[in-house]
Amino acid sequence: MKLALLSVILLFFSATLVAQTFVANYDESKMPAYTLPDPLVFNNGVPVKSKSDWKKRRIELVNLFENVEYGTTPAGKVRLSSVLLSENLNSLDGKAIRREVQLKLEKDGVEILMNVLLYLPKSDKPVPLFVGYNFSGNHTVAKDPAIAITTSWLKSRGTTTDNSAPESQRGSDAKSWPIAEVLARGYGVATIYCGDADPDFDDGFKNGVHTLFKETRSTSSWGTVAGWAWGLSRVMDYLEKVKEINAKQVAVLGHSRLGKAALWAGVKDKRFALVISNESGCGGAALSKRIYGETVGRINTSFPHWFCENFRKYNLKEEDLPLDQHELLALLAPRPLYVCSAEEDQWSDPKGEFLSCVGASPVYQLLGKEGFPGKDLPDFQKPILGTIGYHIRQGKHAINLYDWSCFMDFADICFKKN
Ligand code: GTR
Repeated sequence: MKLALLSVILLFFSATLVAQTFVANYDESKMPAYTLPDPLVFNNGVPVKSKSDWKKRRIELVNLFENVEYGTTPAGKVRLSSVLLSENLNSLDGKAIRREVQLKLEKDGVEILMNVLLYLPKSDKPVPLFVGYNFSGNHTVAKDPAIAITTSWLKSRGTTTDNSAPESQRGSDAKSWPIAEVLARGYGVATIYCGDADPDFDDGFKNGVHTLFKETRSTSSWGTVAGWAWGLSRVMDYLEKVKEINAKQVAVLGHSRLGKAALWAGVKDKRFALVISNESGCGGAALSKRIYGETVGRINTSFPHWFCENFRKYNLKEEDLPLDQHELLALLAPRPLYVCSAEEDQWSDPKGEFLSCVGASPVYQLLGKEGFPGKDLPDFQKPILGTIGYHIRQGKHAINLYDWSCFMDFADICFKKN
């Protein structure tokens, strides 16, 4: 008991220290020397030599990530039903079907509603599809007045003060979702507001998908990133039943914090055939032990709800982490993975994201795949394409048409389109 109290006090002080003194390091020469854990060595030091060894090692590593970083997702099932909110069979100048569907997730009298916005190109066969969360509501993704304005909690950014979504936001994030261009290449798009699954604030897990499970929380209970990831799997449960979609060719993607969620969703759910991380940074694709840009202490202080409590033990102590993010990427093997960085987004540590791909590659190779053919950080706008793909582009922290065009080029190869 005394020990528990002491550790709470220590965690509090380390968080305060991080908050007060944090200055991001952007100087490679000031990084500590670090050794990355080898994904191909069991916790007891025995090397992983075969595909069947990897099966066991994978379980060990997933457990480690659950205990140390993202938290454990409860195993129980929920009841899933859906209601059609609106449909336009001639959307985007008659070229597409637009549909918005409300999913209801129910368990023991608790229910969570998630609105899925679907755009599908007209096609005589089931289409491959990109699915991912948006930051501020489905209505921000496109101007279409028929898209429902989210009623979920939304961070107020000047236009309102009561955490509601204003009509003026309609289409405000359309640049991140170049739907017409994606559909023109034969892909569908499904998007959901992340706040439907779990509102992005520290509320002690009293709302969102966590409330579906009556669990006593522990230091390894799931955080918001894991909640978002689990929500993506429930959306996948639904997508599998949509006849216009090829459920074997669903790519899960996400930008930034939602890229962290996409990666963890891909690890937990092998139905996602391709996983795309756009500038996911710390707690996503970037290596933690480099201590470059955002750090473990900083992220746990700014966003105490994203990860499990155990992750806070590594505030200012990245060297003690028994894992690093290259092992997270390795857990996606042998499925294709695409990681992107942006030059001006040093907070996400582009080089740390690149090196994570390098570090994940041996696992892909053990499983008979090419892995990641990159050795040095490539030039801007020069994607590296292996089973793991990577690009760094000029510009800011964002997801834009260039990024999407690379995702589609990569997906064309993975799904053997054209
Ligand atoms: C930042 C956070 C990053 C990243 C980003 C985002 O404030 O430090 O880890 O997730 O937010 O989601 O845009």
